[in-house]
Amino acid sequence: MKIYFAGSIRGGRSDVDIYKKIIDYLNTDNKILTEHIGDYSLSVKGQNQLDNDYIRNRDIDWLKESDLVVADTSNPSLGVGYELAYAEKIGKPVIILHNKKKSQLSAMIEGSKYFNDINYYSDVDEVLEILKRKIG
Ligand code: 6K6
Repeated sequence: MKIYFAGSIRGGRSDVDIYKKIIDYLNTDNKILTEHIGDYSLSVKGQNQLDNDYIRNRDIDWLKESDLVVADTSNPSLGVGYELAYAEKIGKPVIILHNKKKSQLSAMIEGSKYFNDINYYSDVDEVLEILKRKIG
């Protein structure tokens, strides 16, 4: 299965270690289209040599191509919010992962009936267990 993993970049990189573990886990039996989200060397200021319109169009093409979107929303990110709204608009299946200790999930996500697979976790073991149960 092709999975589009969404996680914060310019919104802040404090959860990159969790993103990396999620991506490594999912990569075992699936193809992750957005592996760079778990790249430690991709900083808030990194990859600025890529044009924003190139990044946006490439990512939306990948989102359309994916079978499933998995989004970690714990670190608020405009880009992740945009991707979730886009996924909702085109009817792409979405699994949301959210660490309640980090932030409160936006009412725009919790309040949308489309997002009916919101999973709260408190540590990395729990998030991997959730993914095992949901995806295998
Ligand atoms: C990286 C660092 C600074 O600028 C960049 C640009 N690089 C990006 N490369 C790939 N995907 C990106 C980039 N910027 C945003 N995205 C997409 O938006 C990713 O798929 C993430 O899920 C989401 C992150 O949005 P922000 O608003 O936190 O950056």
